[in-house]
Amino acid sequence: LLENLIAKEILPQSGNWEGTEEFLNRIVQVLLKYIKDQNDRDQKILEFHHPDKMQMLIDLSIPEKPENLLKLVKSCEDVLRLGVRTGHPRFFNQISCGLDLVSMAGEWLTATANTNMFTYEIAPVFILMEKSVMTRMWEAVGWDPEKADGIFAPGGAIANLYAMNAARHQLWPRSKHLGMKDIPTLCCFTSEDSHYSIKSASAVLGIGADYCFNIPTDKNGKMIPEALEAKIIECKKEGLTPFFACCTAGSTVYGAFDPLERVANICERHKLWFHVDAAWGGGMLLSPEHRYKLAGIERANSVTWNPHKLMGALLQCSACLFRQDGLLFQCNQMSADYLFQQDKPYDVSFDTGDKAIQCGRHNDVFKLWLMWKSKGMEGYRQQINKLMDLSNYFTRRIKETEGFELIIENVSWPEFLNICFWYVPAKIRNLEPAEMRARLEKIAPKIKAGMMQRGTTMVGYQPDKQRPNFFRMIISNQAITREDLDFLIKEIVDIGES
Ligand code: ABU
Repeated sequence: LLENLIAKEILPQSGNWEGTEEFLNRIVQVLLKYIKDQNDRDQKILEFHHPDKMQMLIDLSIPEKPENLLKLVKSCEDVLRLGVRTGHPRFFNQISCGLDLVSMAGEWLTATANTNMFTYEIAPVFILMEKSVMTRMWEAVGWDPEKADGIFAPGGAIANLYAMNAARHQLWPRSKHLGMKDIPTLCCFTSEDSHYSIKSASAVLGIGADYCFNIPTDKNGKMIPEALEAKIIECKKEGLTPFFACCTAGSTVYGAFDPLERVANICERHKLWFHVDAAWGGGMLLSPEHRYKLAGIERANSVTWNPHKLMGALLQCSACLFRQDGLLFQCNQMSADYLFQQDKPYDVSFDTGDKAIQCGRHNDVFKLWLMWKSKGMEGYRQQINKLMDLSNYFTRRIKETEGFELIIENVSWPEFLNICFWYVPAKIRNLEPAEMRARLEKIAPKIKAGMMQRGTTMVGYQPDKQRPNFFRMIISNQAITREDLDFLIKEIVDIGES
C-alpha cells in the first residue's frame, strides 16, 4: 500500500485513514525495533563510518518530486541504523545518556500535540504543568514556591545566559533599553573547571569573555573561595564592578561540587548575584542521602538544573530557576501585542512568553512531568542512589585493576558520577615521566577509536591544563549494571594492549 502513496494522499490532505494508519504503524514498528535492539547488549552501539563513506550510505538529498511513503519508512530505518544508540547500556560518552521510555512516550505526545509554550491561550495544560513541575524543583532547591520563578530553556548554556541577564538587569535595569552605554565595566566570576557557557554568556551580553574571570580550583576540581574573594577585591581596586559569581554543582569533567555556602557568604559580603550551575548535579537534590553536597544552594539567586542529564528526561529539558519572582518578566518583556494582548479572557500572567528571550518555545515539560509521575520522589531517590553505588563500584574496580590510574583520588571520592582515569598499557608503564606523558596523550584517543570501530562501547576523553588525555566515565544511564562496567574495563584493556 505505502509504495503507491505519497504524503498528500494521507491525512491531513486526504481522508485516507487506512493509508494514514498503515504509515504511522510502520513508523512505530521501526521505532519499537530500534528500542528493542538498543537494549540488547549483543547489538552494537554504532556502525562507524567516516563522513565521506557515510554520505554514500544514505540518500540525504531533497528530491524534486515527492517520494512514496514506503521509501520514507526505509529512510527512517537507515537513519536509525547509521546513528549512535545513545540509550545503549554501554554508551557512557555523555552526561545525558539513556532512553527513559516513559519520557520518550511523553515526547511522542508532545510532538503530536505540537503546540508552542508562549501563551496559556494555546497551551493551557502544559503551562499549568510547568508551574507544577517547577514547584517541585523550587522546593527541592529549598525556596518558597510562592515567591520563586523560572523558565524552561533550550539547554543549560541558555539557562546560564538567562541567569546572568537577570543579574545584570537587577543591578542595572537601564541596560535593557540603552545597552552597555554609561554602565560601569561589569565583571563576573566562575571556576576554571566550570562550563564554558558562563564565559559565553558574558560574551553574548556584551560584558566580554575577558571580563569573566576564571577562579582556580583545588586538586578535587572545586573552586577555591579565598581565590574568589581575592579576585573580587582586586577587580574592585582596578575600577571594575563585580556583579555575578557562578558556582558549579557537578562540574562537566570531574563532577566536582563547589563549596556553595562559602561562596554564598562571599557573594553576600560583596553584594554579588549568586548563581549555581547545577545543570548536571541538580538531580542530586532528589536524594536525601546525597543532597548535602549542594548545601547552600537555597541561598542562590538563580539555579540552572537540566532534567535531561541526571534525571534522564529526553533532550532537551533544562530549567533556569529564580528565587525572586517577577524579575524574568521585567528583564525580558517586550510586550508584543500580537501575542501578549492584555485584554484576553483569562489571567494573562499565565502567558509565559514574555519572560523568555526566545519567542517560539518547545514544550519540554510534558516528558519530564510524565516521567516524574512514573517514578515519584521515591523512585528518583532510588535511581540516584543506585547510580552512586555503581559509581563507587566502578571506582573500586579501577583502583584494583592493573594499569588503571584515577585522576582524582581521595577518601571521599567518587563524589559524583564522573570517574576520570588513565589506562597505562603494560609496554609504557616503566617509562620516564616526560616520555610516559607524551605516550599517554595518544592512548585514550587510540582506545576510543578502537571502541568506535568495534561498536561495542563509548566513553569520552579529554586533556586538562596539566594532564594528558584521560577518560571521563559517566554513569547516568539507569540501564547500566555492574557487568556493563566490568565490560568497559575489559574492553579498554583488550584494545589498549592490542
Ligand atoms: N553541558 C553539556 C555537557 C556535555 C557532556 O559532557 O556530556
